[in-house]
Amino acid sequence: MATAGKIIKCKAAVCWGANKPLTIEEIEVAPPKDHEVRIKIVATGICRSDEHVLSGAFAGVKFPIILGHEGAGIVESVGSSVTGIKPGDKVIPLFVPQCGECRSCLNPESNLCYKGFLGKCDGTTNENSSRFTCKGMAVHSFFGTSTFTEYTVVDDISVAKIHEDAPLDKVCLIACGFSTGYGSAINTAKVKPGSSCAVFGLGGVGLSVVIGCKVAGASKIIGIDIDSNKFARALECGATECINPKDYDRPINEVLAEKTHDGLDYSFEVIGNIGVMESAVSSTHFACGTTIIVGVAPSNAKMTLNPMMFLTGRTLKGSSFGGWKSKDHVPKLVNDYMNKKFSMDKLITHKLPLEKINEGFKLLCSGQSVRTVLML
Ligand code: COD
Ligand code: ZN
Ligand code: ZN
Repeated sequence: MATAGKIIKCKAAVCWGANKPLTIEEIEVAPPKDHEVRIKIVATGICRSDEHVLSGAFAGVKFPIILGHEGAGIVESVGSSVTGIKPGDKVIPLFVPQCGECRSCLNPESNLCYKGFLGKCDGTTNENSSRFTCKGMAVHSFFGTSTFTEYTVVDDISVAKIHEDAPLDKVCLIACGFSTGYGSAINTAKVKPGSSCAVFGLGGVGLSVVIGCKVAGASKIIGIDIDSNKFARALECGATECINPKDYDRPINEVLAEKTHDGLDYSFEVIGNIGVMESAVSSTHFACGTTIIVGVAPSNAKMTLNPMMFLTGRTLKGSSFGGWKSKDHVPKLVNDYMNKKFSMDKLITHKLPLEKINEGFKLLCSGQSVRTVLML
């Protein structure tokens, strides 16, 4: 490309601090260094962690920063030593990298690579510095992805090449929200055909869990939410029934035990609420139930559970990014989507230009949107 090796000037939504609106700015994006890839972002969802930074809930973030970790785009140029990815390729930037060498990457059962950015969100690349400047100031990168910009630079371990015909305005959700929920059912729980499942929390991630349970062949998929407005969409995604805990004057685990012959095979907590996590565990069958925690609880929170609940045979597990090994599995998930193994159509409720990003955050915070996809 004509821009290779040069600084690119482009538009980006810059976040200057918590609780401040993002502003659209002209930024400069430096060329990719060794083992880095510069990407033209085409579409990006607005996801929870972006909102957590904006609301000040994410500790340790430095400003100014370019948020966004649910994007898809096209490679503009690659730095030296990059193999397997070339200009023109369609790609998804990965907020969970896959270095292929660390203990997590080498274990077939785990996916959180040591080189990940979940704990440290200020750097970007293997050099721990970003390639963005704005008005002469360095701008930090987020989660190693930063997708709220026309161009971004990521590490080669943080990018997956995907099918050349993939619709980027849809498959961007595979970068976070969809894969997180879907994988918790398919991968982490390994939901079995004919089983009973309950999904606590029917936001975008919860709906993706429902889709995963359906694809896995569960015969009962019970959606649970304190907002009954979420039920219609959950039923469209594959829930077989929905219940609102507010409609009952007894604990929800008793209600669920009645509906499922002594308890669920699988329960999923997709809210981040300690009390709901405890209910999710007690709703499973005493001898063979499995609970998966997907929601992120406040960092100092503690659960209270009687060990006897596990002595009888229950299992409690957690799942990040759906347990997927990002570089290996994201291209496969894109292919599965294109082969119609699952649909994500019900998850995308709004499409906006980058300029309307603040409106997109408002839609997410107010619960009016499931996913807003920004088109760049
Ligand atoms: N009981 C039942 N339902 C409840 C309750 C309750 N006590 N409280 C809230 N709810 C419902 C709400 O009405 C809402 O419908 C739903 O729970 C939550 O949905 P959203 O839209 O707020 O959330 P999601 O689906 O977009 O994501 C929620 C997660 C909890 C999964 C979020 O923490 C997350 O994204 N976790 C993934 C962790 C991760 O990998 N993060 C990194 C990248 S984001
Ligand atoms: Zn996310
Ligand atoms: Zn690794």
